[in-house]
Amino acid sequence: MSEHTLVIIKPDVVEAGNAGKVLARYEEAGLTIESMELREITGEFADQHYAEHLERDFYPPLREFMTSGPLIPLILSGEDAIARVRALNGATDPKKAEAGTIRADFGESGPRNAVHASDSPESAAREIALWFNR
Ligand code: FUP
Repeated sequence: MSEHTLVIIKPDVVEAGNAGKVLARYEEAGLTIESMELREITGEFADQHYAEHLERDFYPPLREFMTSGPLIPLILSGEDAIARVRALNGATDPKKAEAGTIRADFGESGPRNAVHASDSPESAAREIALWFNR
């Protein structure tokens, strides 16, 4: 089934100049870029995106990181896009991410894990509405 998913190329990747390489991973996998923008976000916006994590111990450094510089939200579409993008991204912790995944190749640790992607059709709909008003 064709799906849409919300991806964020995080500030660590943009700062390192690796955004194009990460984008190429998705394009080479046959996913289509539907929307994309370089932007900076406020702490309040990060709180909306990560609403389910606000009370977690790891959230304050995650909030700090996500507001530290430009990031690139994008909408990708394709067959089974949600699961396929998460497979390309790899495990949340880059140290545990499978070889050849985006997080293994471009992530460092904890919040500095290169990319975010929606984890279900429900979160994709919520996150696409939040980031792109659609
Ligand atoms: P994912 O869906 O793979 O992005 O993973 P989570 O929603 O569990 O994590 C959200 C963000 O919190 C990621 F940027 C990673 C970060 N995080 C930590 O820094 N430490 C943790 O223990 C768990 C998550």
